[in-house]
Amino acid sequence: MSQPFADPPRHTPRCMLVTGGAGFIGSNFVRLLLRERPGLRLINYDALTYAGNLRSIADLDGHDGYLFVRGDICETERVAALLREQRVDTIVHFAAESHVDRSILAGAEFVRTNVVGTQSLLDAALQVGVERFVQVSTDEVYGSLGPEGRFTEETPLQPNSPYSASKAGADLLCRAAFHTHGFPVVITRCSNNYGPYQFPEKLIPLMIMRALADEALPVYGDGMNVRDWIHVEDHAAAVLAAAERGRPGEVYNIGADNEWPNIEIVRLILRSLGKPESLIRFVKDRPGHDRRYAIDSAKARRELSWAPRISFEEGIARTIAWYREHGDWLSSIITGEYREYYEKNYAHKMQA
Ligand code: NAD
Ligand code: TDX
Repeated sequence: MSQPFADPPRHTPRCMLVTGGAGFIGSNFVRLLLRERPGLRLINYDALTYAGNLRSIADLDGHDGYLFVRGDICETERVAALLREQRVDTIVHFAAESHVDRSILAGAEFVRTNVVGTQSLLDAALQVGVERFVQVSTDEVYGSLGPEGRFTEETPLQPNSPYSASKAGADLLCRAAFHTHGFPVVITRCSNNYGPYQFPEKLIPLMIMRALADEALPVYGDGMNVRDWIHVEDHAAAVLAAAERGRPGEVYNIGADNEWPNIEIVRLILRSLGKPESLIRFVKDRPGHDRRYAIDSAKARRELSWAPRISFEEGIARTIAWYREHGDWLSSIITGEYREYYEKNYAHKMQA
């Protein structure tokens, strides 16, 4: 995927630290960089929590200029030493606790990783000095929409879940680092991602995995909550554009104008797999469930010369095929921890 930008980049990374590069979006981003930016040195820094999977990045081992380091973003001194030793000039920060339902079950880890972790990373970067820091954030910080309108960069922050509140906290700490220290941070806020290597706790891989096994598909509430879907490779390209072309202190919304009610996504998956709709179970709603997200990404398209390229039709067909062909990857994830989480989140919802 080459990048036909109209204007030259403002910043050319030479050595980049990517946090959370063993997770879903981070691993797709690292893969994009190794393909599109030969010559860039890349350090993938990841704690390998339940969501980080070495199998998602096994193909990257041994690639020229690529180094994986297992570590926690909360370890400020260790990160500072790594930044210094490797002469890192750019940080792209994906590492986070990312699942809303888990944040409802237990919020403290979200504050530790997303809020404290982001400040620790900023502290390390401030000590050493870097030229760019991209904070990868989410449209969920804006809260929930009614039937009309879209989130712009000026929409007030009104996060509704412990997850989105912790991401909003991190965004505000990044904003403060820019305002106080002139630290060159760029914030991106993207809509819901789908694609390969997504942990099967999120809607699309969960439904594909369960439908393949002829298991019940738990749809929250009336199934009419709306999400705005973007392929992970389009998001990854936008984050790269933000690192190279974003203006420090600015926020860029990222999205692909692709709104779907959840139930329609579930029906589409069932149709594609040739499975019956009788697998659908409407279950108790997620507490505080945001009704609708929709993102206005005009600023990113204009200022970053970026646009999504993968149509939903093509992207979802490729994604379903990928999960079908990667049963080994999926089964590596179905551990005791996964089963325990599934039981905790869904058992009481099923008794609706
Ligand atoms: P993910 O849960 O798949 O991956 C998170 C990664 O971070 C994992 O590899 C995990 O091991 C690592 N990590 C967690 N805590 C860490 C710590 N303390 N130190 C170092 N590494 C740690 O998440 P994702 O879906 O790939 O999301 C990546 C980022 O993008 C997150 O910041 C998320 O808020 C944001 N985002 C996600 C979406 C989406 O639809 N998934 C949309 C918009 C923004
Ligand atoms: O079993 C389910 N049944 C169901 O109906 C699950 C897991 C989800 N849902 C619904 C809830 C949401 O309306 O599907 C929709 C999507 O749910 P998730 O995949 O959990 O995503 P969401 O809560 O929208 O948050 C995601 O998008 C923004 C990511 O997890 C975040 O990391 C990102 O910031």
